[in-house]
Amino acid sequence: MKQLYAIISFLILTSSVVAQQQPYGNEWINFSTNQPYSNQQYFRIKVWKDGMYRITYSDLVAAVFPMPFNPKQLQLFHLGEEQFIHVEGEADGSFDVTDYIEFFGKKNDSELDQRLYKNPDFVPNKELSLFSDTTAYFLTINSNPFIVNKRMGFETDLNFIGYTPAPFLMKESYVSWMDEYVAFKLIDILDSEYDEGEGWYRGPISSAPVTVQLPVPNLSNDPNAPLLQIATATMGGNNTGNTHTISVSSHGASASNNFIGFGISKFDFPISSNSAVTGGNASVVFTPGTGVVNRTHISYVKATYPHSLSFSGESSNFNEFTVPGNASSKSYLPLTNISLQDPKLYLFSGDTIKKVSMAGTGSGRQMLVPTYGNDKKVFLTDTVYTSALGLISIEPVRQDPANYARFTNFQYINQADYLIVTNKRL
Ligand SMILES: [Ca+2]
Repeated sequence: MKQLYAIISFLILTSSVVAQQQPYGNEWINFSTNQPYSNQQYFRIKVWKDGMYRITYSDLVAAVFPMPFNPKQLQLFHLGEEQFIHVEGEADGSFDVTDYIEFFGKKNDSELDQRLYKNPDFVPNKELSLFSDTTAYFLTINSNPFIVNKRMGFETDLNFIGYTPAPFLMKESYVSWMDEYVAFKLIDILDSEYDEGEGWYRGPISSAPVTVQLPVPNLSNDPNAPLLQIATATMGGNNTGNTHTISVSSHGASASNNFIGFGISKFDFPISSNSAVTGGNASVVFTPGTGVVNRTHISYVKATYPHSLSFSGESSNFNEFTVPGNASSKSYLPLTNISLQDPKLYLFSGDTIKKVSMAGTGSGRQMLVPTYGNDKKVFLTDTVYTSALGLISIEPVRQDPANYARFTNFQYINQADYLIVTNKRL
């Protein structure tokens, strides 16, 4: 335990030196000099699923949010960045019983974990956090009423005349595992930094090949569509110093890597022909070399593939895809066979988000996505996550009534010589 305190004290000393050159990361919180609590009240919303979230009037009342307020002053932050939100009914300057806030929430990934590694590229699977699937968004009322806060945009153009349908979309199919935690060179376990490849993996492959199936429904047969691309990373071998081999093959294409002892292998290659994929699944076969003891772990497998404009047989209520850039300005998408009850399309552009209007009924919807020569990520959904669905949790960042929902600025709490970051498990 003493060693632990020594390490933590060292970290604090080190970080106080570093802090002089770089920000603390709390600059988004409205603190005043010499004040131990934030000027504004902040409410934490936990997010562990990608999708649209809605906060209602009654959610705010239940969290004892300061009422009444001017909804134009609402701000939402995530990882220190203000988010583009929609506030229904804000125009009248009053947040009324039927008004609500909507935002796009993204579950936790490796964004914060990357700082634990010697090099952010040492993270094997950037989609997955080592510690938790849950991240936090913070809702507050900007105390400066003269600032225009960030709001979601709306693309309302439904004049399809003169447009030809986009030939295909681009989609990703992805699988990852949390079967086994692998720390690369176990002799470095006392090192506070994370080593290359340290993270969660599938159980090891020793000798028999392993096949991973990735669903790729509605693979486009457009002759101009790009080939399905396979990306994967493995950690493998054994600490015997022997040369090890891992080979990956998929629908007529393959790649392999040799390494000594333990090794990270990263593969990214196209298959030989989209027509080689049948039955709606891409097969990826991992084959270890022979003659030595192998323990090869797969981090993730991803297929990026051209998807037709039909969503036949797909029932997910959250479909993320990329609309290829169209130099003529907007991309016309007449989507078919959609099984969603009330589909909505949202577009990401930089850090902004827009809701895109659509025409049509039943299983067909038509829309214009403003691409202007750049690929744009969009998602199609019919579900809004609410407290009624058990998917919104909102709570003050501080419960103490004297400084309710206010962050603490430890810099101005002059009652201690040390700040010890610990956990009851230690
Ligand atoms: Ca209103």
